[in-house]
Amino acid sequence: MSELVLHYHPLSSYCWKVTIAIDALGIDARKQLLDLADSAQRSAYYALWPIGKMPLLVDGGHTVPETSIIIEYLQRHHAQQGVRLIPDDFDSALDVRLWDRFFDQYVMTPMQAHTADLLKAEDKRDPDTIARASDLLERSYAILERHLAGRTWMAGDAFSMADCSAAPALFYAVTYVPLSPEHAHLSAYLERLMDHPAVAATIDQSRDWFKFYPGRAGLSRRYFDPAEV
Ligand SMILES: N[C@@H](CCC(=O)N[C@@H](CS)C(=O)NCC(=O)O)C(=O)O
Repeated sequence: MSELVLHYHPLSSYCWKVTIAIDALGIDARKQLLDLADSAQRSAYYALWPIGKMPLLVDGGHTVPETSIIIEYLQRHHAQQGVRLIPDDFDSALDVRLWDRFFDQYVMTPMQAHTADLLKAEDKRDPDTIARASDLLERSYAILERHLAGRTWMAGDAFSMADCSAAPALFYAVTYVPLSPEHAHLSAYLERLMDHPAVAATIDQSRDWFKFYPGRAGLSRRYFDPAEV
C-alpha cells in the first residue's frame, strides 16, 4: 500500500481537525511539516494545491484537499474496520456534516480573523473586523450552549467528525472570546473534548509550538506558561 502523507503545521486548527480524525480512525499516516513562510516549500506546496490552504492529504498519486473531504476519504479508504466518524445512516450523517460545517464557518472563521488581525502591524489592525468576529463567536457559543444541553457529543451518541472540528475551533476561539458561566454545557463539552485521547495526543504534539501562537496570551496555563519560555 502507498504511503499516506499529511502536509500540516502543528499550530494550524484545520490540521488538528484531520490529525484528530487520523488518530480516532486508527490510521497510520506520515505527517510532513509544512512551513509556508519558506518560499521553496511554499511553491512546491502550491504546485500540489494552488489554493495553498493546509492540510493536504497525499495518498500515492492522489491529492485530497479540504478537511471534511479528507476525513470522508480517510474513513472510506483507510479507517480501521468498523470505526466511523461519519455514520452510515443518511440522516445521522447529515447531522454530523451540519455541525462540522457550523464549526468551520461560524467558529473557525471568526477565530482565524482574530489571529490574522494579530499578525498585522499594530497600525493596520481593524477593530471593526474584530468586533464582528467576536460577535459571531458569541452568537455561535449561544447556539452551541442550547444544542449541547443533555448531550455528550455534537451529533448522535458517538464522537464524530463534528467533534474533530469542534476541538481545535473551540480550543483557539476561547483564547480570544472566553466562555463565561452562562456557557456551562459548552464548557463541560470543551473539557470532554480536551480529554478525548485523539484530541489530547494532537495537543501534546503541538505544545512546543504554542510560544509562536499569536493569541498565546489567552491560552490556559495548562497548555502554555509564558514563564517557561
Ligand atoms: N476550508 C479549508 C480551510 C483550511 C485553512 O484555512 N487552513 C489554514 C490553516 S488553519 C491555512 O492554510 N492558512 C494558510 C494561508 O491561508 O496561507 C479546509 O477545511 O481545509
